[in-house]
Amino acid sequence: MENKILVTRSSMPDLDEYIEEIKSIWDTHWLTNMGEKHQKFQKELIDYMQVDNVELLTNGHMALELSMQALNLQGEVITTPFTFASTTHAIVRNGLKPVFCDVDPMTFTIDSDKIESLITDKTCAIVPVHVYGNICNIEAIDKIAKKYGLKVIYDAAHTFGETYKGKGIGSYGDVSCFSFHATKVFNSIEGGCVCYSDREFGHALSRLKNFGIRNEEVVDGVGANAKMNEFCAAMGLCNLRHLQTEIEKRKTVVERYRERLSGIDGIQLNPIQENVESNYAYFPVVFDEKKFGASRNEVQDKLAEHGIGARKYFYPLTNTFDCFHNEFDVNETPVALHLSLRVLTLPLFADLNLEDVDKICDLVIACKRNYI
Ligand code: T4K
Repeated sequence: MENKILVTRSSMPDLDEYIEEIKSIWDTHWLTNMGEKHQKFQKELIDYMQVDNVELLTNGHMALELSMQALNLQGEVITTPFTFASTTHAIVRNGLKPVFCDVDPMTFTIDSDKIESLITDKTCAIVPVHVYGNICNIEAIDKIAKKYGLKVIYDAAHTFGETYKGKGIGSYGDVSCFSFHATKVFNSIEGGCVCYSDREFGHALSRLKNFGIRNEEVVDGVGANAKMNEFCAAMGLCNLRHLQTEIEKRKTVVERYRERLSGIDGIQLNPIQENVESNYAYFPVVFDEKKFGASRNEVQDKLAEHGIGARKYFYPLTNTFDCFHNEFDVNETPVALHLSLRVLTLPLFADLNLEDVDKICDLVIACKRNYI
C-alpha cells in the first residue's frame, strides 16, 4: 500500500484543524438532524457556489434520487450511460424509465443534437452529466427543455467549485446535484448537495431527506433518511477553507500531464472548455489502439505492474449493467461505447508530486514504444 499511487487520494485538513472544528459537538451533544455545523456549512456553500439555495444530503446519490422524487417526475428521462452507476440508478429507483442518449466524442457529455429525437409524449426530464467536470452544452439543453416543458436535473457530481460564464455551475438547470464523496475534488467524507432556485422544490426536498416529516404530527411524503451529520459537515467546513489551494495544486499536476502527453498519436486528452473555470477533477485519456500501438487495458496493466492504480471511469456503460438484464441496446449509444472501451483515468490529486506524474507518463509512453 505504502508506495502505491492510486487514482486519487482524499484531501484532508490538518488533524488539529478538524479537532478544533468538532470540539463544540462535545458541548452540545448534537450529532445530526440539521445541527449547528450543518447550518453553517449550508450557508458557506451558498456563498462559495454562488447559488440561490443549497440543500445538504448524505451523498451525491441521494441528492439525485430525492431531487427526482421532489420534482414528482413520471415517465421517461433522457440521460447518458457514460457515467457512474448512481445517475441511472437514481432514475430507475424512482420508477422512471431511462432513455439513453449518446455522448459527444470530445467532452463525454450528452450530445445535445441527439436529444430531441428521443423525446416522446412520456418524456418528463433530462438528466445530463457534467462528466469529469466537463460542462454539458447548457444553452442547447435549456432551449430543448423550454421548448418541450421538461425539467433539467444536472448530475454535477464532478463539478464542485466550477463556474460557467462567470456563474456558479450549480445555478444552471432546474436542479444541480453535487457529490462530496471522499474521492472528489472537495469532500465532506461522504456528502452531497442540491442547488436550486424554486423554493417549493426546496421545501419538498428538505422534507424528503427527513422521512417526509412535515412536523411532529404530519408525515405527508414517503421520504428517506439522507441528512448530513455534524462530523461530515465539520469536515466540509474545514476542507472548504483549503479548496482553492487544492485546485491550484491539481492544476499544476494536470498541466504537467498535458505537457507530457499532448501531441502523441493515438492519445486523446480531455478538452479545455471555453468559459469554464475548471476544478481539474479527473485526467481521462482515450487510447486509440491502432494509432497508439497499445490498448487501454494494456496501459492499465503496465501501470498496475508498477503500483499505479489508473481506473476505467466509466466502463462498463450503465446501459449494459447486469441488473438491467439486456433491457437497453448499447448500440444506440455507439460513441459512449467506443469511449468506454478506450478511456483510462490517470491518478490525480492535489499532493501528487510531479516526479510521480513523470513516472506515470514515462510508463504510458513506454507502452507505445514497446509495441513498435
Ligand atoms: N454521479 C456521478 C457522475 C458520480 O461519479 C458519482 C460518484 C455519483 C453521482 C454519486 O455520488 P456519491 O453518492 O458517491 O457521493 C468512486 C466513488 O465512490 C464515487 O463517489 C464516485 N462517483 C466514483 C466515480 O468513484 P469507486 O468505487 O471507484 O471508489 P474506490 O473506493 O475504488 O476509490 C477510488 C480511489 O479513491 C481509491 O483507489 C483510493 C481513493 N480513496 C478512496 C476512498 C474510499 C481515498 O483516498 N480515500 C477514501 O476514503 O467509486
